[in-house]
Amino acid sequence: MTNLTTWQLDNWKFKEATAEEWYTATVPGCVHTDLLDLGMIEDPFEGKKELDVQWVDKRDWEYQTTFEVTEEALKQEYVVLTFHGLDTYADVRLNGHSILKANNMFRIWKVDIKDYLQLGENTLHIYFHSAVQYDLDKPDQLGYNLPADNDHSEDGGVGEKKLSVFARKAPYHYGWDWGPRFVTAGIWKDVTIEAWSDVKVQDVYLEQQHITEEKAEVLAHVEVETTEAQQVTIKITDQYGWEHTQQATLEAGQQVIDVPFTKESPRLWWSNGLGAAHLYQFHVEVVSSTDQVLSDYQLTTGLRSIKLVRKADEAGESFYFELNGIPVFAKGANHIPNDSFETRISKEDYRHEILTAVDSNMNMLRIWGGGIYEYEAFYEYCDQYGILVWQDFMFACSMYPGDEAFLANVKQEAMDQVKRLRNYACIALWCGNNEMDSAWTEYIEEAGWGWKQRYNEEQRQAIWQDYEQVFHQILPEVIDQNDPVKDYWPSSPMQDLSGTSSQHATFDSVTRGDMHYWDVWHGQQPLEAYKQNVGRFMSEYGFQSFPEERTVRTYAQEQEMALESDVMLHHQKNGAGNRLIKTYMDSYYQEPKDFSSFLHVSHILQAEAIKQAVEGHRLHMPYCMGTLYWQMNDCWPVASWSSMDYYGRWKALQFTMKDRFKPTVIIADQKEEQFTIYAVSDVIKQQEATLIYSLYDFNGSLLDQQHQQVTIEANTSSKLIEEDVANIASGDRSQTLLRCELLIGDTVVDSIDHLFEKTKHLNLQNPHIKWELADDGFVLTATSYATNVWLQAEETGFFEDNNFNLVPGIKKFVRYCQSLDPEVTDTVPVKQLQVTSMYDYITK
Ligand code: BMA
Repeated sequence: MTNLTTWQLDNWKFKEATAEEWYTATVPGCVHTDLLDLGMIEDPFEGKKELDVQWVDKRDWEYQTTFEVTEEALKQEYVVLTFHGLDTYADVRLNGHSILKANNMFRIWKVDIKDYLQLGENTLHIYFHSAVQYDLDKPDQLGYNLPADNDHSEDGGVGEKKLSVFARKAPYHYGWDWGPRFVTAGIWKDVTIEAWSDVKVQDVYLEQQHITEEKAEVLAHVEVETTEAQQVTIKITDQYGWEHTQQATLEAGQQVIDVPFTKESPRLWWSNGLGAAHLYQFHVEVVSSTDQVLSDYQLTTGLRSIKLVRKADEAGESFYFELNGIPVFAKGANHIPNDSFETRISKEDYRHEILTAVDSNMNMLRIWGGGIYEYEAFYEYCDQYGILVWQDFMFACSMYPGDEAFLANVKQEAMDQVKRLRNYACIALWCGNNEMDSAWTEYIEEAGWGWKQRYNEEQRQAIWQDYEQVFHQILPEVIDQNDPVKDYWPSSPMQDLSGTSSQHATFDSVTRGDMHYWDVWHGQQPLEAYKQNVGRFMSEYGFQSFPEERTVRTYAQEQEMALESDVMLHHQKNGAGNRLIKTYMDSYYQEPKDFSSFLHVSHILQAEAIKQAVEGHRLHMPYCMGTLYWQMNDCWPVASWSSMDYYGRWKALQFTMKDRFKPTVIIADQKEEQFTIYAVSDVIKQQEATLIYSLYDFNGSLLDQQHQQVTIEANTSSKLIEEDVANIASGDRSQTLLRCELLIGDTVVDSIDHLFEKTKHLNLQNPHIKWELADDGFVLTATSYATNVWLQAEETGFFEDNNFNLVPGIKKFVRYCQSLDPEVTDTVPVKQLQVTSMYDYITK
């Protein structure tokens, strides 16, 4: 092996640029977290302290470290310094020499530093310009403000100036409608030095050209750099002893050697629910004529074919993902960064999120364009557990400049990121941006978010041209050249690529493309509207709730525990949010008895809302082939659309999604007096089943019961029953429920309760819920029908089910698991269980 030496730089210190004193820094990290560690700022997530730290982003900051270089390292032909991420405007000096001026958080910067190194101690110094000061004059230079509705410029003390669009930096750093404004600076990813001579494999891309169960045809692009021309063998192996070799002639310098190979009967990679997410560990070696390994490269990936199918059909045009030839109904959520300070997100946080997705029967997450291209751990877990990724480029809800330097910067960023991520099996789609096409709506004058109208004709043309340059030229070209087997979609949502009015996804045109549906929530439509507004692929829709009380108490003091307190409003970044929750709640539920109950009923309301949406989407399968709710997670403790809060705590919604995303479900739908039961199945073979539906009163008396043999079609939705409500429900509807169960063999694969009235009008009595320990879990019973039963335990663990209902006389068995990992089946013994239900929240 040639002498490759790699070392990681640590022992960093930092200071404010005009100050004298240096302090210890953590790298990767950022100024805010370093100040926090030193106690120089208070926790900005508490109360309204976000506003107290806005000075940080107006200052320049310096980071410095020293490192030793040995004689041996200096003898190497190349010594390359790599910054995997600098946030953002950074001047880098090595031993006093200027070696780099960085201006993009999302680029990977490599500098050959051999000429600047010295034996012994070397000093690396980085000067971070305040991103705010750096871009402050740019709106004036441009002559207008570009639209950036979520940029909280006023909180940052820069008035109307929307600076987020000028910096290639995570958009959410500037604030969002669920996030605070912390315009960070710092070394946000590793810094490494590699010293080497002779030959180095710089990169390997496995272009999966044709993958079937019979064989995988792969074209490996091996990027090699060498100092001398030479004959070598390129050898590719996997963990099972399979091997492929090819002779190659290397020229001096950088080159890409193509190595096509075929693998017979490969084990395919499947998404969660369809099969195992099998991964291959490939090892690529460059071997000399004397059989010496000159350089090598490790790469783990899954073999699969994935494509977005957009095909004309009777209704319009399909929009679905096909994995290994199987149309996949995408079930999942939109992901945002897990912390306002992304550098403190741990691997464990990612694991928790991805295991939450797996346990919730999801198969796709969308990495939304206002955050970051995620850390490796995110994709590694998605690969490992079979979660497909819809990957946005980092542009959202704004229009961006289009000068030459900006475009060149974006192009380089896209190349860096596509090259970094293209080997992950999970990446299903590259998408240009979030909501820009539909916000601007160039081809429909009256549609959009009112942006076009702010500009004169010339400005308007320039803005749209710049948009087209990035999203219809630069990005698709980068994909074509660097990941040609993957699909690209310019914006989410959009309908087609026609360059006419039909391109834009407006709410009344849903027969093609993907759709964001926000009439429920932002548009204040009733929850029932979800089922009436179903597109081909629902990539966003959402409903807010507060985080649970424990989480609220991390930011609010006792006296602030009220809907409209300053602090509760500060931790709600969607202006109308708190009021909307209250208004919707009033219309569906009885008034909660106190604030603590109010917080919890907000979870129930949110879960009910998104349940209706998901059911509406799934029952329209295969017309609709995907449902990704907004949003999976939070970046701080806040009222938001998330299903799990900043601390990873599951809201009721997460449990409801786990239930409603099961591979085979029954869905009851009542429109006026028309009652329908559907079975929706993602299973790729037809199933014979028994449907049992039982009518109970709230005391648990069985009023009627029917059994029916049903056939559940493969990978689609089928209607099982259509009846007048009157034929099903007799008696007082405020105290009657229909429990529908679907059995395959003896196994109940799904069980749902249908209520004929809104929860608000139910005649709920005290259910006197009792629980007792049973083998491997516990058993719950009630004396009267209990809805939205909620379990909490002191011990750390994961309830297998929560937010469920209890029918008197029917025992409910629940396990409390040690881990969300499907491989770990151990449970946690619970000593004290706290059990509440809707009755408790509304009864004084
Ligand atoms: C969508 C997202 C986000 C936003 C959310 C809630 O538009 O793309 O920009 O946070 O709605 O308003």
